[in-house]
Amino acid sequence: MKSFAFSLLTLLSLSGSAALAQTAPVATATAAKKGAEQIQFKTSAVCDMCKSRLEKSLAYEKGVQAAHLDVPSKILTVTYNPAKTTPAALRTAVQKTGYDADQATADARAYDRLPECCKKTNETH
Ligand SMILES: [Cu+2]
Repeated sequence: MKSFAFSLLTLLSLSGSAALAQTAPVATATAAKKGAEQIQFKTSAVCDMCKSRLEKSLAYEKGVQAAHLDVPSKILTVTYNPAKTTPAALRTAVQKTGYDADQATADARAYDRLPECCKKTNETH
């Protein structure tokens, strides 16, 4: 009985290390997070729709690990891998979504596609 328990344990630890091997790319991504950098942009976002639009758009951007917009302050915080993207590329991504990023003004065509309530002329709501 003892040896059965032992072989079961061996089997478990074997499958455990197999699962570990499969998650290796995830582990690498976690390691990359250590070298992650953060940048903040003052945007022209006005509401929660802007928030989800910007966060989603940035999340699809290469090298971006996290994006968070604080609606009241309009500050977008982006966590990114500096080996994969640059602050300039991230700023462009914000502009292409239709929003200002610091001094850089929104891409006109993207801005035109925003719903009325999300245009700059609206106060934060
Ligand atoms: Cu909006």
